[in-house]
Amino acid sequence: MWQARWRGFSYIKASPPPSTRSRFPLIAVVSVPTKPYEGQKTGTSGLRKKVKVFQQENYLGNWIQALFDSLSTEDYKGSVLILGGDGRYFNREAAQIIIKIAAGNGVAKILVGRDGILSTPAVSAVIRKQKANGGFIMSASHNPGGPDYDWGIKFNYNSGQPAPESITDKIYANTLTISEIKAAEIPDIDLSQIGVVDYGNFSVEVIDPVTDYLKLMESVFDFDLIKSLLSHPEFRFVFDAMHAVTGAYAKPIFVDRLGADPGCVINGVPLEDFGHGHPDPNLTYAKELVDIMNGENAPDLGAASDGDGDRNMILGSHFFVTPSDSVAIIAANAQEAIPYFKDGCKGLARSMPTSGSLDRVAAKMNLPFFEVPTGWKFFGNLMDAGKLSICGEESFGTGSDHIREKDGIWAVLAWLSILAYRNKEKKPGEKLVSVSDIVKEHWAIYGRNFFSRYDYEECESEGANQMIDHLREILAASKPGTKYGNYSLRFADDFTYTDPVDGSVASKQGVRFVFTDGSRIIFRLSGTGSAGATIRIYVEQFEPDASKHDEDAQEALKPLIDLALSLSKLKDFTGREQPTVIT
Ligand code: VG1
Ligand code: CO
Repeated sequence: MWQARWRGFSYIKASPPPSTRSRFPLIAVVSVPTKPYEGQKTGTSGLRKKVKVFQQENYLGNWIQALFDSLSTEDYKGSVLILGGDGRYFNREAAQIIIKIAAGNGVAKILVGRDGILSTPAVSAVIRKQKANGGFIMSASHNPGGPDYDWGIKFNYNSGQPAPESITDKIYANTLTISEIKAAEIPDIDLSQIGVVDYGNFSVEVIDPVTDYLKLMESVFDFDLIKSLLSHPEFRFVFDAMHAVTGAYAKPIFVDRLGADPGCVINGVPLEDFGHGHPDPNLTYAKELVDIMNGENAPDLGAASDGDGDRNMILGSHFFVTPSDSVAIIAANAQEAIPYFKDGCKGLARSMPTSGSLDRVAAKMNLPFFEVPTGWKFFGNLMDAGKLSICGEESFGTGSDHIREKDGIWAVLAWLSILAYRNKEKKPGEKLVSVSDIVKEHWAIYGRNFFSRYDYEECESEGANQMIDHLREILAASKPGTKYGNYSLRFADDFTYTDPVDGSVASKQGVRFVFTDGSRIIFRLSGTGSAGATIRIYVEQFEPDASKHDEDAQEALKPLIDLALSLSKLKDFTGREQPTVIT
C-alpha cells in the first residue's frame, strides 16, 4: 500500500513551536496507480460506508483524488483547505491520507483541528473566517463509529456550504474512471500539537478547534444575557454530548465561558466509538438525557447533539420540542432575543418533510419562505443570495446564515437566549417561564402542527425500492379529490425542487400525499445509511383548536399513520412490523 511507504518515517513526535518552522526541500509528489471502486456516490451528506470499506487499499484516496479532479485548478492549487472531523475511529489514518493527497495536488496549506477534531459547524465557520477555499469533514454524523461501524467524508466549499450536486456528481463520475492518485512524500503529521509545520511549498497548521467557532457564537448571541440565566438559582441545564464532537465544545462554551455548572455536561469526552452509542440526538438514542428530563426533579432545559455536532434535540422538563416546532419558535423570537437578528430575518426555509409550523411564522411576519429538498446543501445558495436567515429540518437540524451548516450548539444557545430573554425580569423565587410555556404559547398563536416520523432502518433494499415504485404508481393514478378514509387528496407528487438562485433542478426528492385539510404523508429513502435501505415516513396534521393542543402526537396522528402503512403496504414489502425509531 502506498501509504505504507511512509511507515518508515517516524511521527514527528513534538511539533516545533510555531516560531521555529522546520525547513524541508520542495515536496516530492508520487503518482500512485489505482483502480476504480463501485458505489462511491455521495448521499444526502457526503460519502458514508462501513470503516472496513474505507480501509480497502486506496478507497479513500480514490475519492479524494476524484474530488480534486472535479474542481477547477484555481479552486485548489495554492489554496488553503480546512480539515477536521468528529473524532471517530479511522479519522487519524484518514487525516494523514487526505493531507498527503492535498499536498500532492498542489494545495498550499491545510488548517487542521487539534487531534483532527472540528465539528461540522466549526469547519463551516473556520472556512468562512479564514477565507479558505473549502474543507473536508471526516464524519458519518449520527451513524455509530468503531471498527465495525461507519465512516464518512464530506467536502464543503468556499462559503462553508456542503458541495452542491453539480460537484458531487462529477466526483462520482471521476471515481468510476480513476487510474492515478497524486500523493506527496511527506511524513505523517503530529496532530496533537498546535502550531505550523512547513514542507517547502506546503504547510500544515494545527489549530484549536474551538477558538474561531466560539468567537462567532459571541458575535451572534448576547453572552451576558445567557450568563444571567445560567447563573439564576432556579434554572438548571443539562447538555448531552453523546461522547461525540460537541464534548470538545460544551465545556469551553457552556461552562468556562458562560458559567454553567460543570456537572451540566454529560458524556462530554469524545470517543472513537462514541462509548458504543449511537450518537443521534432523538428520543430513542439519547435515552440517558430523555430519562433525566422525564425523571423526578428534572432540569429546565435539556439538549443533545450528534456525532459531528450539527444536530440538536431540545427538551424541557417532561417536554419534547419537535425540531419542526423548534425552528419555528426560534424564528418567531429571534429578533428580540438574539442580537444577530436584531434587524429581522431576510427569509425562512425548511426541508420538504419538515412540518409547516415555520410556514406560519413566515406568513405572519411577512417573510420570504422556501421549501427545499432534504439535506442542508440546498439552503446554501439562498443564504449566499441574501434570501435566507433561519432554516431547519425535522431531522433535528436547525441553523442560520451565520455559517452554511446546521449547528447544534447554536440551536442550544438560541434556546438559552429565548429563555433568558423571557425570564430576564424574574426576581429570585419567582416561577420561570419554561420551555413548555414557550411552546404552548406559540401553538396558541399559530396553531399546532402535529408531526411524527417513523424510521425503518436497514431494510432489504429490494423491498424498499419496490415499495417506493408502488407508491409512485399510486400517485401517478391519483386525482385531486380522491378519498383516502376521511382525507381527501389535494395533490400527490414526487417532490421536485428548482433552485431559485442557480436554476438547478433536484427531482425524486420524496413521494408526498397532501390532503385538502393540509395533512401530509411523505415517503423517502434515506441517503445517509451505510447498509441496506432506511425508509422514512413523515406524517403531519394541523390543529388550530387550542383545546386539542395537549393531545399526544401519536394519538392525534394515528389515522394518518395507519393510512400511510396501508397505502404503502410497508409490511408486505419489508416484513417489518414496527419502526426502529419514532420521533
Ligand atoms: C438525514 C436527514 C436530513 C439531514 C441528513 C444529514 O438524511 O433526514 O434531514 O440533512 O441526514 O444530517 P437522510 O437522507 O438519511 O434522510 V447529518 O447530521 O447525518 O449530517
Ligand atoms: Co450530523
